[in-house]
Amino acid sequence: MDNIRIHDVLAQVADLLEFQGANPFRIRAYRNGARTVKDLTEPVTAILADTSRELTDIGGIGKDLAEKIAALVETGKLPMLDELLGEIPKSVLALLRIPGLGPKKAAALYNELNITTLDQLRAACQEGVVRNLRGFAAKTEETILAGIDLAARADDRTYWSKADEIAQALLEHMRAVPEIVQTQMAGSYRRGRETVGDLDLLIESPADENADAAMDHFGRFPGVADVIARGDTKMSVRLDTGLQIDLRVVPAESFGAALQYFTGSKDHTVALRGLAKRQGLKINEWGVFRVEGDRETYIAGRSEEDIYAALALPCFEPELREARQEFDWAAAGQLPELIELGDIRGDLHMHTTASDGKASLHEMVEAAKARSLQYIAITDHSKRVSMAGGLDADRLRRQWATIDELREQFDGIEILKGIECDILEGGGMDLPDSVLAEADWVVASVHYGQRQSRAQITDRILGALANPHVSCIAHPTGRLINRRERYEVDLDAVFQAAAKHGKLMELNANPARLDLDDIHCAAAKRHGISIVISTDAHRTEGLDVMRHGILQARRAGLTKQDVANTRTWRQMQKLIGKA
Ligand code: DGT
Ligand code: CA
Ligand code: CA
Ligand code: ZN
Repeated sequence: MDNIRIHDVLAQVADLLEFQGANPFRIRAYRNGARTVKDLTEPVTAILADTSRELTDIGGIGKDLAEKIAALVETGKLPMLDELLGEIPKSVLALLRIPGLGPKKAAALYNELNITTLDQLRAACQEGVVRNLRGFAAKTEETILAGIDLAARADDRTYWSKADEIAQALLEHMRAVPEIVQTQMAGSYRRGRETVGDLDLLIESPADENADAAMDHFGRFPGVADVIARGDTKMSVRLDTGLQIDLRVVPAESFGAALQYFTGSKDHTVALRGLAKRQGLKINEWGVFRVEGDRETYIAGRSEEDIYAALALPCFEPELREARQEFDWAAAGQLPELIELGDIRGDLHMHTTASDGKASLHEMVEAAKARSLQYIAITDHSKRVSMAGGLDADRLRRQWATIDELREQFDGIEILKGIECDILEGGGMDLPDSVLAEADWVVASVHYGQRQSRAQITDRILGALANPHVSCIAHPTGRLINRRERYEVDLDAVFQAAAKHGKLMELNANPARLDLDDIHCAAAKRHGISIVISTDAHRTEGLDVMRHGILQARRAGLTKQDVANTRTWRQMQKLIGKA
């Protein structure tokens, strides 16, 4: 157990004691002890292991605390902390994490206003109730509201798209240090997961003194709010957004090994270790080693290719490293050749100012052409989505007339007459079949009644799939990452029906949706269903989210052949039975 972890436990005990209004001397003993441990230049575990020394020799750690720390290190637990945690509702802990609030104020909110959740606290601040407590003011309410947002955000995993902005800025920032030989992002970010817990950065630096220069510069990355830890070759910071970044400086002969190890996933790496062992090899973040007796000989480590080659394995794309099917595929010589952004030919879901889009039809076509798309479908909402100004049959036909005019004006891009037609709460489509029959492309989606039972929602979608004019189901589970759970739906039944009726399933590329997700895309593929990756753009820049969909598709192991909109529009028409 490292000092940081010991510090965290002691600091939490101090917070909880203060929250309970315990004896101030007792609180201070834990608080001081936590700080002392954090500032120690040697590991507590080393002092404990040394029989000639006592923890109490360190200023700031008394006999009682020393015993607690020893027990914590030995068992990994502090019974006292568990007791304290058992005495207050779990949701109250979130109050303690609000920056600028502090345990004392949190206790006042809990004891006097009965506030136990962030939502209740937000409401109380908005109603102006909090300012009446002793020691609080109107300004405190503002601070708390800002703090709640921050605390809520710190709890969430960060969208990959947001992490990507930060990662790109960070790589650019680190370029200013000439001694750095190479930098690489690792971790879940590199694997293209939809959200990341933290960012992991690797740096190759030729000499030890350069590690310091690199770490100093890392600490100056704009947005760094806090240096969480710093050692000889590793450092962690927290940004003001709450996102943590871990940095490791590694030598050239281990760079590939570290990149492999810290890219993970953990399960993939663990599986790799097992495979290595069976070949008389050992693999860790320093390299691959041949083990003979108690002698270990370094045989690879510079590059990931070297690492995997030493284990007689292909260098897996990071998106596949989840210990799902990649090892089986490799063994069978059937690793999929993953789809790439350049394979995409068309985009079949986007909105205009006719419903809730921000760009006109004309602007969307121009933007799509500028992005070299060969075809696009204009799919505004249907009338049920009245809040978004959804189209009825008349307005839709008028839009199609405009599309006829635009087709005259634009060469080299096919503009398709589409609609995102709502699947009504009671089942059935929001527009008559006679209208849908005239469309080139119909996406059907569930926007209302998302709290209905599994059977109801499944039935509605099955109904849409049975409609001969529907081409595709949009964002099939309705989830919004970090914000809304997916609705209850029997996807297996949906996939079976889609396969039977020859319908397609959307992978909505919006980074907050990514719906279907990787697992469900793979399941759809198993059912023989083609996936359509669509941006659902509501403005011209919205067309650029395609790359997020591609990442998710790659994680699902999809190839160019598995994704329908890599085809020409002509081939697509055959696929959906409209040719
Ligand atoms: P995240 O940050 O929660 O989105 O997920 P990751 O995968 O980035 O995880 P993270 O940042 O904790 O660690 C980065 C990589 O380091 C992880 O994918 C694999 C490796 N790693 C971390 N801890 C362990 C471990 O205990 N065992 C093994 N084999 N690998 C680990
Ligand atoms: Ca990570
Ligand atoms: Ca990490
Ligand atoms: Zn849409």
